[in-house]
Amino acid sequence: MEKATEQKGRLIIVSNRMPMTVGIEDGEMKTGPSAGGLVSALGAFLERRKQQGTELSEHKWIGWPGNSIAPQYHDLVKSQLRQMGECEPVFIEEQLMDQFYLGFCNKTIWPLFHYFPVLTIYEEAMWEVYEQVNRHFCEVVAAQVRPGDVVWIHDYHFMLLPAMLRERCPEISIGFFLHIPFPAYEIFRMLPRKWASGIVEGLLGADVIGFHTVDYVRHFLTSVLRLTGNQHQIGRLIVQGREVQVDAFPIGIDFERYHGTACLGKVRKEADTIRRKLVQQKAILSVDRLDYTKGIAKRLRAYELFLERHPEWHQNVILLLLVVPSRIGVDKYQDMRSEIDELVGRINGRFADIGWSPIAYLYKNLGLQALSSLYSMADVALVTPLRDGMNLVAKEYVAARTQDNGVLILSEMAGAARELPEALIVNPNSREEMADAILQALTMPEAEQTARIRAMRESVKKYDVHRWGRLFLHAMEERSALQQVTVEKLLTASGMERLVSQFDLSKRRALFFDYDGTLVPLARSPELATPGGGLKDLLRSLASDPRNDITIISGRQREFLQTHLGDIRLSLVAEHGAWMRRRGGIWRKRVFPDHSWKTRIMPMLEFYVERLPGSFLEEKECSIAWHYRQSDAESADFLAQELKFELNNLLFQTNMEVLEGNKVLEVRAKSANKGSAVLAVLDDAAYDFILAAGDDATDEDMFQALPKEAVTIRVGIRPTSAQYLVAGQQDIGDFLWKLTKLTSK
Ligand code: GDG
Repeated sequence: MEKATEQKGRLIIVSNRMPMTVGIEDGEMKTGPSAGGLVSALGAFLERRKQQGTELSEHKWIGWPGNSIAPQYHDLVKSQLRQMGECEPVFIEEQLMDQFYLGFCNKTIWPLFHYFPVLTIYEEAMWEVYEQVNRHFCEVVAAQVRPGDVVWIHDYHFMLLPAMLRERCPEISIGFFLHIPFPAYEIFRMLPRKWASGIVEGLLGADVIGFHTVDYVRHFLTSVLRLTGNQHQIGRLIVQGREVQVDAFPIGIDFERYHGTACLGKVRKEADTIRRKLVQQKAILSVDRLDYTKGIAKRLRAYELFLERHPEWHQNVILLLLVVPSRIGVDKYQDMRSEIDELVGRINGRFADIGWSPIAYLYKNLGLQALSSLYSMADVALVTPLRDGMNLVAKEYVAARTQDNGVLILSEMAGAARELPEALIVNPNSREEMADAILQALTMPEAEQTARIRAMRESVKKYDVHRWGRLFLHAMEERSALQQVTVEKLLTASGMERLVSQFDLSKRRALFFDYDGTLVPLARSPELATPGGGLKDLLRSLASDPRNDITIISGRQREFLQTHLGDIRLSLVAEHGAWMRRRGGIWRKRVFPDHSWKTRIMPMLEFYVERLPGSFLEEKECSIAWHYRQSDAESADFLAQELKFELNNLLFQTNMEVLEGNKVLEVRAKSANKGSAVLAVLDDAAYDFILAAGDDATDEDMFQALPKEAVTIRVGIRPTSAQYLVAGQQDIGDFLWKLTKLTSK
């Protein structure tokens, strides 16, 4: 990582391709355009930010230059790109790049994530190259970033990079956005476990992980749960002490660019010229990169069915089929081209007449103005991918409809369908549905077209690419502010020494320790988590100092605490405060809730035990806990949400409440909380040192109830009202050991 300077933080974009292609001709660097949805969307967003000079307006774009550059030209290209501004090339030898891009990226991830498992190839060597190229990018990015920079990684080529970069530069803010779908777990799990876990863990290195739709978010979170056991809370996951946000950020387009271009006199003229050539024919437009996910062949077959069924439309309709060359090196793409060529030939051969062909086929890349002329003259856009992360063509068509007419036929398998319900939504696997939609589009009354197009245009205009980028970066800012709070709360070695000396100087100490997860590690089942001899010796030694009043404050039942800790000179609080046994005293009940609730609730809880194998109930005097740590993670998560909802409804406006612990739901009396229990202990004496440590939500009651000067420590890094955070249970062990040494001095 570069040294800190006075400079402002920059936005570092990492994508497979730089925004332009670079090559060497006659010993000189030449640049050209770089195609694709990602570059055009992101380019517009960065350009606007730069003009506005907002926070992070300075950026750097790191990517492959689009060609293999001979090593003797590396310095030349680097220095010229740096002079031009914002790009840092990642040089990769041609063969390796081919193995990476045409290999794992486009023969494994691309087909599988688009639900084409039969086309997916699983080869260990390709995975290794994927790892190798991610690592190579990591080196280049790590060498470029400066403190304060924000790194935003794009797309499926770099799903391992966030974690690799996190390891190299732990304090940097990292975002990741996936431009393609994230598939359902049943599809994702087809990847060998090592790769699937590698991808999930790789992505979790980011602070914010963005997808186009909530479906993809859900799929990803399920995969995280199934592969790592990590359960999210409203899209937030705790990963090695960091809070990671997983959310939907549907990408938009640069509305002004597409709308403005369509309004240009030159573009209108070109559109008129095409229209005149077509005479009375209605034009249906189809625009895609050549890709099997785009469903071009099925679309053609649906058009063929339409022509078959509606001879009245012969001579009166034309399909403008624009196919943009793509991934030339992958065999499947060659086959697809042949298939499309054949289909076009067959349909034209079958239905054409002198002076009319049903399909005009263009296999090339058009300039923006030529494309805009097509968008603005076409009566119908036929966008029917079999799977598409978002699909920008649909949005561009809407933006270019300057005359308030036109019909969009859109596949329900495109992310865009979630945002454009006014389109004619079709299933791309159904020739019938598509053929019917074509007829409906061609005969749609003008007023209906206007109503639909206007509604869609408002949405495309409002949720444009600038809003998308802003929202994503805003989420990253929020994460990093939160991260800052966490970092500030982390109990450092010197902080711990300070607390130890504060303890040493004090005369009367109240020490509160939660039990599970704080004094002992969490175990698979509660009866396995018994205190070891080492812990008991520590507690005994601490308790032997008359200045120390120790209270173990737990959700456990009193019998357990009595059996395992009853022989030490300390106070015990059971069932989150419902029972208390003062040092040397007897157990006393602190709350006397009406127990009739148990009979009401028990059948419901038992029903959930029946439904979830591995789950069980723990009945305590003042509460009942439903444990599900040993159950299948996903089913447990689902049923826990359902049960929580039902219980909350049932207990609304009663004196009972539902507590969500670590893989446990517990119903208890509201008054039986750890907060009121610690206050009862504090009444006993005037303490000049108060310490409380705990690891879960029930301990927050105690942190909040204690006076401000108390030292409160939460075990496990997450948002807390405690003053300090420590990473794990072992830290509490170390701390106790330090205190014990003082006691025995
Ligand atoms: C990926 C995801 C997601 C096409 N032909 C020409 C041309 N294009 C432009 C379009 C559009 C872009 O290419 C294609 O974007 P899509 O979104 O339709 O599809 P992918 O390239 O597969 O993009 C996709 C996207 O990333 C963004 O996140 O929506 O789901 O697969 O902008 O206009 N542009 C020009 N001439 C052409 O002939 N100038």
